[in-house]
Amino acid sequence: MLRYLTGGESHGPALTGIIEGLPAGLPIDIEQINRDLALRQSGYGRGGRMAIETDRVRILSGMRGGMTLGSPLSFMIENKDYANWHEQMNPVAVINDGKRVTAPRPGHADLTGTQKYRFTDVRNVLERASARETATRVVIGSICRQLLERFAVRVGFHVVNIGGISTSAVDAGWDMAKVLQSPLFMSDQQAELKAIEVIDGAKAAGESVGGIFEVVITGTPVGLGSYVHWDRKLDAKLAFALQSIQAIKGVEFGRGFECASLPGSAVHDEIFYSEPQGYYRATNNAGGIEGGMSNGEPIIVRCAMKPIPTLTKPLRSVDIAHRCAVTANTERSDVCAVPAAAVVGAAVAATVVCEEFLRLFGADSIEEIEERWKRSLSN
Ligand code: EPS
Repeated sequence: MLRYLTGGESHGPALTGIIEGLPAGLPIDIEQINRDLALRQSGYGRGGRMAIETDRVRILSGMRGGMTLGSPLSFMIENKDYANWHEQMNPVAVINDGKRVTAPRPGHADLTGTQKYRFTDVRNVLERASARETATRVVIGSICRQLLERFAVRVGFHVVNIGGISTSAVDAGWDMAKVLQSPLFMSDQQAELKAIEVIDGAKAAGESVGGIFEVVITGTPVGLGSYVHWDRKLDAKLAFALQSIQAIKGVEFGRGFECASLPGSAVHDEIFYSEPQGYYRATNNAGGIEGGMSNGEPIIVRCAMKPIPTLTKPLRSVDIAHRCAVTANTERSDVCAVPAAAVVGAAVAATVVCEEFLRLFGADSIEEIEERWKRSLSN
């Protein structure tokens, strides 16, 4: 079973992660992980922090000479900004505890986190709640994607809406190479130009902007997930993992919420058979998952991201030290992080699919997994 844990405060010394359950003998391209980390840092609308950091992974265990050993793989990503925060964020000795943050931001973990852990400084919450944590999930997803690609499973993503501006061709073919050249990872240049205007306008107004991204996974074998166990249903596991990304407020598969307003005949994908293709569907309204299992069609999942809660024109809040009305704390932040969230979404989805792939074909070594997978193809 694949499992993982992430650690790290946004301005602490480093972000860390540990993955257990990878087979031995899997070559890992570290530069590919670093390229994925760089993608997460890019995207129009990001804030000042991204100019400070150049996220790079450092593997600490579980690999030798570029290959996995089958032992827990642990890694770290250094926070360069720690150099500016070491007096306040030193894990052992705080030399200067800085200015206490007491004005929680509406929509952030700030207030509830301080109530839950009985803190008097919101910084103790915001440091871990920060979306900086998602860098670790990109590393884990990149490793999982490298495993999946050996078995022809491909994970793509694109941004389909920013601040109400939608791309036109959601279902039509889109080219991942072109998407990666777009500063917003959008497949439609007209929408992209309008979305850039929306982001610029929001920045000038002290606002933030949300949006929607789509992840598409092709080449999945039939039967990942389960109809037998509620907690192994593939759509449920993907929804859980994607919903756990900071600021995600909704997840839908295929035609998703639209299905509720359509008759059954317009929703369900009719089944066909041909040689040598085998069973196929002419439509994919289900988004590649039926009964909690992959059906062999592309898996299509969309996530809605709310606007980031840190506003330079802050909202009303209450000071937790004096219980008086104030405006919320303003931390340096992003105006729009939907493109970054799309990179994270693809990583998180790859991790879930990899976990289920290993449940179906898993073994201690990559060679044995390949043997099992090849046998399944000849059945
Ligand atoms: C982020 C790093 C953070 C923020 C952002 C995401 O850096 P800093 O707080 O130093 O500016 O830019 O975090 C948030 C939006 C948030 O609400 O915490 C990153 O690496 O993605």
